[in-house]
Amino acid sequence: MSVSAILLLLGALMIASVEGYVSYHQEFRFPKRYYVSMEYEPFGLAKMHGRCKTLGGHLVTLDDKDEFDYVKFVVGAVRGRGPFFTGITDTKQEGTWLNYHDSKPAKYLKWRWFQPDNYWGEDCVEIGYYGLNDKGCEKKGRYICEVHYSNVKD
Ligand SMILES: [Ca+2]
Ligand SMILES: [Ca+2]
Repeated sequence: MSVSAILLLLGALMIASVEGYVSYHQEFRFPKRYYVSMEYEPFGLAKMHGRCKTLGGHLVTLDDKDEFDYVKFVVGAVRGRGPFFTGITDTKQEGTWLNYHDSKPAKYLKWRWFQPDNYWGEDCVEIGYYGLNDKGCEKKGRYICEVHYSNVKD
């Protein structure tokens, strides 16, 4: 087993301490926890973000390839439940991808094949095992919040 595989296993430590979520963290790499919602609803961006705020964070954003890979790993770990909504959106201007919580440009985008296609006006972004896809914000789904370690409440 490679060192990175062992690190991934350590990162898979799951804490079901917040009702309705499973959480993952690997704090020696990222000073954050990632909370995956188990409820499957047509939430919309504002409601998902509001819920992440309640946890002390925001809808997940992707700072770099490292974070993208880790969140993708989380998607694989919560097998069969994803893909999951992120906090990346082009609601303000079509094709300009911003982080919803601070309106800054999304830092890292790795789309899956043939995406984004803005099919019927898709303005939210979900992350799945094969990368990112633009998806209608009004669609049913689950979402991932990221919470800085200093704000973790459990
Ligand atoms: Ca769009
Ligand atoms: Ca799409």
